[in-house]
Amino acid sequence: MIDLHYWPTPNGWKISIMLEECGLPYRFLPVNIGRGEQFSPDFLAISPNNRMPAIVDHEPTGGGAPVAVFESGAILMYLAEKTGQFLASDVRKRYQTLQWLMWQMSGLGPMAGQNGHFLLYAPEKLPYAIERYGKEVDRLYGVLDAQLAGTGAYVSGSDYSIADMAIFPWVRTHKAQQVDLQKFPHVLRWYDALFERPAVKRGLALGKALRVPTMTDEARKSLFGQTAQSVRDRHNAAEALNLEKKRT
Ligand SMILES: N[C@@H](CCC(=O)N[C@@H](CS)C(=O)NCC(=O)O)C(=O)O
Repeated sequence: MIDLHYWPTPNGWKISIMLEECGLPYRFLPVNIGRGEQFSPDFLAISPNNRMPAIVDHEPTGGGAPVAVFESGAILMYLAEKTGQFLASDVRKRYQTLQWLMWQMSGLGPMAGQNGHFLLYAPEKLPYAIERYGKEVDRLYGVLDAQLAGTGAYVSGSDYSIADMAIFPWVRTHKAQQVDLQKFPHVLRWYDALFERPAVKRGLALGKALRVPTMTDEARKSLFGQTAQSVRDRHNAAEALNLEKKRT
C-alpha cells in the first residue's frame, strides 16, 4: 500500500493521476496546506521542504523498510520504476521523457506558480512582476506547442508518459494564468485528449470537495510568510518535542 500525502493542487494532481493510471492501491492522507498541516513534525519527517505531495511506499520493490519520497518529479520517477509504466527503458526514449519532466519541474511549474502568485494573490498589482512572469509563461507555452507539433502525439513522443502527467495539471490552470489556449493549437489538442482519460478524471477528482477556491487570511499567512527562521523554529520545536517524548 502507498500512502499519498496530498492536497488537490497542480503538484498534487500529478501524483493522483499517476497512481490512477498505474492502478496502484493507495491511501489518501490530506495535507491541508491552507491550515499549515505541512508543518506537522510527522509530515516534515517525510517531506523536509514542507511541501506536498509526498508518498510512503510500504511495499517497496525488493522488500525492506518503507520508502518515503517527496518532490513530485522524483515521485513520478519512483512510481514509473516501480510499475514499469510510463517511462521507457530505451535510453533515447527515457531521456526524452526525463528532460521534459525536468522542464516542467524547473520551468513551467515555478514560472506558472510565480505568475499565478502575482496575478491572483499579491496584495498590490506589480506590473513588472506580472509582465516578467507572464512573458516567461507565454514563452514556455510556445516551446510546448512547438514540441507537441513535432511529436503529433504526447510531449516526449508517441507514448503517454510521466512528462505528460507532470505538465497537464499546470496547463489545467491556464485560465487563472491568463493564457489563451487558442493561441497554442497543439497544446489545446493534447490537453483535450488527456482530459478524456478516465484515470486523469479520477486523479483530478481526488479531494476535490476539500479545495477552497478563495485564499483566506489563515492560508495567506501559512503559505506566504515562510523564511529560514521559520524553518529553524520548527526544527527546534520538533527536537524539543522529541526530547520531551524520550523523557516521559
Ligand atoms: N517542487 C515541489 C513543489 C511542491 C509545492 O509547491 N507544493 C505546494 C502546493 S502546490 C505546497 O505544498 N505548498 C505548501 C507551502 O507552501 O507551505 C514538487 O513538485 O513537489
